[in-house]
Amino acid sequence: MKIIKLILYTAFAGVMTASLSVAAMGTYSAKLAGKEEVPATNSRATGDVVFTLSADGKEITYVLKVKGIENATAAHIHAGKKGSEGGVVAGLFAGPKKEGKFSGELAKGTITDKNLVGPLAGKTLADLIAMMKSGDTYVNVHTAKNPKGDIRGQISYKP
Ligand SMILES: [Cu+2]
Repeated sequence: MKIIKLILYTAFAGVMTASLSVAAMGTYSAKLAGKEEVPATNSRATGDVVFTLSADGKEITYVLKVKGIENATAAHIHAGKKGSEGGVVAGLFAGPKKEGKFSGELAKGTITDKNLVGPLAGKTLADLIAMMKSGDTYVNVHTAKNPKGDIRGQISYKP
């Protein structure tokens, strides 16, 4: 009986460890383009964003790179499925405005529970991760010419 209990406990601990490491692994990313906007823009800029969840699940670090963006003013994660618009849930770039044409790293940083706003205000990173995994979030880069969004990309999960 004791042996069975020990085996069960060991198996349970193994499952817990496996699920923890699964939660911490994988990357969340998006490719941004004008045609992904709703409605589409004729922007020829592109972007690339990668999110990495820390092992303890308490921080997401991100790097947002762009190519040929003009007068970028802001960038956020928004809630919304592909083809629909939604509110901001976390900020990525808050200015100052990048004057003129810019290619390179537009922003990088860290998101924690307290950075969540709008529909996720008061919630946790686990809620944001769940939305990212189910395709319910997108990254939007705003410019002087396209204040509602110049380039956009749906965030997807790659195990
Ligand atoms: Cu935005």
